[in-house]
Parts: sequence; structure tokens; C-alpha cells
Amino acid sequence: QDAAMQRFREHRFGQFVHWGLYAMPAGYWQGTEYRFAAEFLQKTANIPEPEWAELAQQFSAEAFDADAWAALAARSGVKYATFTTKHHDGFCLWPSQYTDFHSGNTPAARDFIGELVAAYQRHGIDVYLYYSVLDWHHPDWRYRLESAEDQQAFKRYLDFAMNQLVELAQRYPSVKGFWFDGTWDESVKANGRWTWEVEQRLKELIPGLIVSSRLRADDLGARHRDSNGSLMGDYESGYERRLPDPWDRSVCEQDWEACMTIPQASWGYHAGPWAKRTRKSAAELIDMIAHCTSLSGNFLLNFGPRGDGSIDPEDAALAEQIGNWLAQNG
Ligand code: FUL
Repeated sequence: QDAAMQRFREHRFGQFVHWGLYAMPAGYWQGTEYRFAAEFLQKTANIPEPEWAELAQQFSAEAFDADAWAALAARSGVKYATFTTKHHDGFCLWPSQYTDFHSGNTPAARDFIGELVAAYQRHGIDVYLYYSVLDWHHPDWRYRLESAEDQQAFKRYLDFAMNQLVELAQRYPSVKGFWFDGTWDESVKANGRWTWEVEQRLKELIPGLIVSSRLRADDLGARHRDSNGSLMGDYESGYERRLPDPWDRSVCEQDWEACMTIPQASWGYHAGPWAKRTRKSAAELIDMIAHCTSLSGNFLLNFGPRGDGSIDPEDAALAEQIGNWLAQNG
């Protein structure tokens, strides 16, 4: 584990990728722009789940090229990348045997995670997988457990999620870590032991694997401890606009990572003028990399590729600018 953490510590700069069905409507529904995270559109535009799920039938991703993403990532100077395998809408970017709601059942009919893992590793970039425990698609998922029926349903859901996580670890055993999301609901907290079991199970399957402490998140960016007081996960993970205070050196005593989006608060691709207006510049982002590095942390910069699988030219230009700067000064 020490060697794995040492490797993580030396990365310093990584690429986060949020990609899924939400990249197609890109923040718009029936002509209205929703100025909020594009990956939340199903909720912000009040779209009935079955209608949302139909988007899978349009997912052809004809411009998707894993090698082009990986080559750009390498030029931007990242040493690791974290891909959304399943976000809150429950859509899976790999052909999972535990649900039909996956990329194998789309016009694209591809295993995007498999292609990305292979391409990024060919370019010398370590791969991590993001998994949302929150799931708006699965019938057994619950925010709260208000009845015995809810408890049984949620137990079935947790078995499903465990199966999917084991499936990911078995299909992609070369990944270096897992990053968890959507673990803040009461239903997950009431089943706290499950998160502990997930961590143990994944680490048995992939020796040297590391796991973000967000597996046990109940408050974003806070420290999470199990009932014995020991820290869950191998590293802390921070949030957009919550870079550590430069005067608080105590953060240097732990391994941590801060993640950030290019437009304000949208992780999935948002095509609207709002997203353009709130974009951070290359200079601001380089400043953040330097800030995190000076406090011994990693900086995970998010890219939201477009619905057809291509990368927005403005994002691509930004990646090149950062890469050029790092090549000269990094
Ligand atoms: C949050 C999610 O709700 C966002 O959509 C995004 O994935 C961010 C990195 O984590 O918890």
C-alpha cells in the first residue's frame, strides 16, 4: 500500500472525465437552458426517468476516440485519469451483466471503459474509476429507509452495487483506484458497514488498489472515520472551490486530492452561454495546480466531453496550454 500511495502522491496532476447520456442534451431540455450542472439535468428539468432512459437509444458516440482523448491527456501533462463508470442517472459506460442500462445496449454498442483503460495505459497514464452509489434509475435505490420494505429494497440495491463494483475490478484489474460519489444519503449511512466491505473486497481483488475516502462521505470534503476512529479510504478528496487554505499547512500531513471543473459547477458537458461565461482560464487552473502541489496534494481537473464523444475545442486548447506550461515549468 505504501508503494501505491507513493505513486499516487507523485502524480500531482490528473484528469477527471464526466461523460454519459447527459452530455447529449448538454444542459438544455425542450429549448430551455438550465444553468446548473449538466449531469443533474434529469432533476433540474424534472424529466421523468423513463424519458431520460430513452436517451440511451440516441447514444451513438460516433466521434468517440479513446486514443485521441488519451493523447490529449498525455499532452496536458496528467499522470492519472479518473473516469465516471456510472453517474447518478445510473447509466453504465461498460456492458454490465447486472443491468440493461449500459453502453452495450445503445447504437454505439461499445465498452467505453475498456477502450479508455487500454488507451490511457498505452499513453502511460494510470487509471482510476469513479462510481456513483446514488442511482436514480435502479428501482431499489432509496434516499431514506422509512419502512421494512425500503430496507429490503435498499439491501437489494447494495448487493447490485457491490456486484457491479466487483465486476469492474474483475474486468479492469489494471486500474489503480476507485473514487466514490453519492454516499451521503441516510440510506447509505444506515448501512455504513457496506462501505467498509466494499473497500475490503476491492482491495482483495486488486492488490495495491487505493480508495478515496469519499466512499464514506457524509459531508463533502470533511474527514470520515469509521466507528473505531480510523480513517476510511487512502486519501482525502476535496471539492470545487474548496482548495485548502494556503495558511493551513496541516493538510500536508495527509494524502489528498482536489477536483475542479472548467465551467462553474458543471462536470458534464454544458453547451450554454452560462457555462462559457464561467470558464476558468489556463492561468487560473495552472495557479490551482501550483497551489495544490505546494501543499503536497493532487489536482484533478475535470473534462466533460461532448455527447458525440468529441472534446470541445476550447477544452482541448486549454489542455494544450496547461501541458505546454507544465513542460516548461513543471
Ligand atoms: C458530486 C456530483 O454530484 C457531481 O455531479 C460530480 O460528479 C462531482 C465530482 O461530485 O458529488
